[in-house]
Amino acid sequence: MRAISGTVSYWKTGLPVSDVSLTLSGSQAQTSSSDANGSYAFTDLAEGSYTLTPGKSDTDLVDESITALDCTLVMSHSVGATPLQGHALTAADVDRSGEVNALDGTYILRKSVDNQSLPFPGANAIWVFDPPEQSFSPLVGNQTRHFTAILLGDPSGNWNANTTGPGGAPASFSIPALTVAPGGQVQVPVNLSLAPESASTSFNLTIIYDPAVVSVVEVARGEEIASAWSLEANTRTAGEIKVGLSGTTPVNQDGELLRITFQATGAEGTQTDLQIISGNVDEILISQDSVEGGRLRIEGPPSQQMVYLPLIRR
Ligand SMILES: [Ca+2]
Ligand SMILES: [Ca+2]
Repeated sequence: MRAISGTVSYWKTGLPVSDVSLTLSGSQAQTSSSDANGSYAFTDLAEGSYTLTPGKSDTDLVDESITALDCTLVMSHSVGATPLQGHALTAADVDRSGEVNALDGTYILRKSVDNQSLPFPGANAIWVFDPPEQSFSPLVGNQTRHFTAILLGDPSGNWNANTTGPGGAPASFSIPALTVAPGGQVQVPVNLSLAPESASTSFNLTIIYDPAVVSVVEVARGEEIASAWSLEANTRTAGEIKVGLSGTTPVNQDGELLRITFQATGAEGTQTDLQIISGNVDEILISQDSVEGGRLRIEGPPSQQMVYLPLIRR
């Protein structure tokens, strides 16, 4: 009787990782996958030598896991402020270059707003495993082998963790109600108000608007509190702005976090809500109780036509 069984669990939390493919090669080729408990088993194996290799290429549950906070952790490591170790370090080297540096952080921040697809450039894998394989030469009796799964881009380790339940984020956000002339542009602040004595190093926000009324010209950092931070914005989908903000120096005061420039495209009298529909602060989800949406109304005289003068070189 020869058999191999074990479990696959997540590095930080110990949570079971399902749908991991386990490929057995050698004297007999077989494949299996881990179940909802992270368990797998091969039974009634023929005499001989084997190698068992785990793999996982789906992107289930990764969207809430690879965030601006992970970027901050990578950046803090790369400047020597807070070194990462062990599996966190493995998760941080998203392009598997053998070195954790600012490029890994840039890829993570892009992924956090869907400006980067998986696998990360150069990685050839979405998930990696410790150990990467197990050998049995020869296979004797019933063997138990466990694997640790690591999602590249998640050095915080919050994959599938329910610690990010709604309502906990120590911050609130507000957007004012403003008007803009037909055809004109307007800068709209997204204001941050932190809970007392809290400090934050990352934000992800998704803001929606009516694309029949306005379009987005630019998404910029607030000058006061976020000027030294990294910003990544995804405005490709009309009606939706996804923003990731990451900084190695924490924000610990209230102020303007973002400044979004909108162009009025709708007719006079039309208006749109500007609504923060989801987001997180350091991977703690923002509750709808802590966001105050804004509004843009198109009214007033049309803004003056821009006059373009020829550029005269001297
Ligand atoms: Ca790297
Ligand atoms: Ca994470």
